[in-house]
Amino acid sequence: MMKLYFYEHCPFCTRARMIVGLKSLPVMLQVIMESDAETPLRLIGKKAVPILQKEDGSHIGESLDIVRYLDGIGPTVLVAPQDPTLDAWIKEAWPTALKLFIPRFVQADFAEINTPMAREAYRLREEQAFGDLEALRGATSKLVAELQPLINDLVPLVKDRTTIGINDVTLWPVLRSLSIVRTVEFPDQVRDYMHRLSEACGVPLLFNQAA
Ligand SMILES: N[C@@H](CCC(=O)N[C@@H](CS)C(=O)NCC(=O)O)C(=O)O
Repeated sequence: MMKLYFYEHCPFCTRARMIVGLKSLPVMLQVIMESDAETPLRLIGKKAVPILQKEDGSHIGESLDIVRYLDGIGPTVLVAPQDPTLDAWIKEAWPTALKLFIPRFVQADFAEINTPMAREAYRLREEQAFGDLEALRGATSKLVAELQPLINDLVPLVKDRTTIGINDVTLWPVLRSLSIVRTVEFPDQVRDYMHRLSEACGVPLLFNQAA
């Protein structure tokens, strides 16, 4: 059986989990602890997830490569044509979105950080990338003020999406990550889109631990 190694919090891993769920593929889902460098190093030579172990025992270590590989098994589900407006939206929103969800992720409830050692490994990794996480947390209202207009811009882009495509696999994980930010307001149509996709792929949103 194929096996997907992932972190619950990771938006890149969420891409891979989405395609597994959308296609109901027989893939064993395996969380890797943040403190476990040995497993990913052994499998792909670096500490990174997602990692897909294929039936033949070989590994793929890039989220979009995993998505393309899995979508190629049986009938494809990513049929919607690519929308460059959505690609541009993600590019613009991503830096601000990261600064909002990362300081919350390090304190949240995820399987890969449910030991003190793993949580500390994760906190250190994010601190190295983003600097003082408490300071970032303190900048919440400024960051939300920056992001909110972009979230509102999504309404016409997602409200009529009736088929699924590669854009959903890149966009939805960003919105899922942002569902942990209590003061971001999702317009009804964006919220409907988030819930619809969550149900279709079986990956939970994070509203229940919003902070
Ligand atoms: N380009 C990669 C990025 C994956 C990535 O950045 N994963 C993060 C988790 S969010 C990671 O594994 N970081 C290294 C670590 O865990 O130490 C992909 O799309 O698969």
